[in-house]
Amino acid sequence: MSDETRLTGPAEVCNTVERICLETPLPVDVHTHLYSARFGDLLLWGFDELVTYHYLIAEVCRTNREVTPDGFYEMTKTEQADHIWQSLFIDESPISEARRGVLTCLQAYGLDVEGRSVEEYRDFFASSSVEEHIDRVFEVANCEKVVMTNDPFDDEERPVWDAGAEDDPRFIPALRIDPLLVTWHEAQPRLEQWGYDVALDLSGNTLAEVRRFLMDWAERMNPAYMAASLGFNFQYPHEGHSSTPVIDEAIVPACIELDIPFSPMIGVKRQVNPSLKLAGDGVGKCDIGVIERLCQIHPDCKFFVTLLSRENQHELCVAARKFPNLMPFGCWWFLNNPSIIDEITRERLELLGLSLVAQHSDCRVLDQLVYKWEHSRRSISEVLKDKYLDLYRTGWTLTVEQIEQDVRGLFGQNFLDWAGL
Ligand code: FIX
Ligand code: ZN
Repeated sequence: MSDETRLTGPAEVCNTVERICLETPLPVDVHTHLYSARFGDLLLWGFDELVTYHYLIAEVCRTNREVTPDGFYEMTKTEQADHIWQSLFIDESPISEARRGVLTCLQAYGLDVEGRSVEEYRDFFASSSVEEHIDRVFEVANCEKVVMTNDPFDDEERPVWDAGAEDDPRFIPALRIDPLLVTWHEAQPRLEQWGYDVALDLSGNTLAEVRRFLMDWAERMNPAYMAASLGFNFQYPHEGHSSTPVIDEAIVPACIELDIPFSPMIGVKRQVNPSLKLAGDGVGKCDIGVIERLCQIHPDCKFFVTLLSRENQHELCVAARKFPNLMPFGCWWFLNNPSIIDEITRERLELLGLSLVAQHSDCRVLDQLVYKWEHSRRSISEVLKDKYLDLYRTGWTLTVEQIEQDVRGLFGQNFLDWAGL
């Protein structure tokens, strides 16, 4: 410790923690819906995409009821953005997290937020190529890597993988496999079409063939993990349901063979309002016993888990205390708000110490990498100030180097180390 920088005094502790949280390069954003440039239009970026984020679509459909969801979706992208800008930013203070985020982005790019000139904002983005803007966003967000969400069942995405492996080291693939667990009746004929000998009733060689499908895609993608978003009412084991043998005989064995985590993300209540389309999903409390049983039945598999219900997050902390193969991550979706990030981060640090990944962005639009992390860094900083002050008051010696290591871990290095990346 002799050559480390000891912190002396509460003010220095707080100032140092804040500086480190705001300045630490982000090792990896462990879950996003971003794509590298080679994926073309699948990568969303720019003013109109920022403003028509599905979080804001939900907000405008409740705020300006003169336009129905159907009416909104009949508009062009530019008309949608103009409608949201007027309704959610000009007609009332843009005080929600998703609205504030748009302004945080514009400010970070040095644009005139006070001017409120949509034309200026659109011109700014139009003046850059996607490659230039990717470089800009990673620099402004101070982010080293992001994990993508890569879906072999997506007809737009699959041809990009047919053309070759990912070649931008900033973008780490993740193999997304929802259809295998959620809509097997739709996945089975597609797997069959792709040459896998699979039967709807899982008979014959089906489970071995599903495992071969996963191994084939893992070879193509080299994914950091396999992921699936599962409903709040997902059951495991589920008597008579195809999801259990698919997990037990295909997904888990493949993850163990590949030495990568399986990432069940549980809690969505799909399409509570179908008229809102992608913005129409809700949240439900899941049975934490699903996670407990997965970890207990498969002790050799790593489970990288986030849950969508606020109540489940506390249960997840307790479950993680019981299972070293369980790594909690992120403040997902409806939890990604300062008030809830604060609560979740506090209970995690109090129950787990530092063996977790504090946040992910879930960005769907490239520019969100800037605001989601700017906001999260500040929320997490406030929690860490209190926690390190608590430590300081016991007489424990705090050093800059130790806090830097702790924060880098919370911001994603813990995942890279745990997953062996
Ligand atoms: O399943 C998921 O990966 C969810 O994050 C998305 O479906 C969701 O729409 C989202 O983007 C939440 O932030
Ligand atoms: Zn997501």
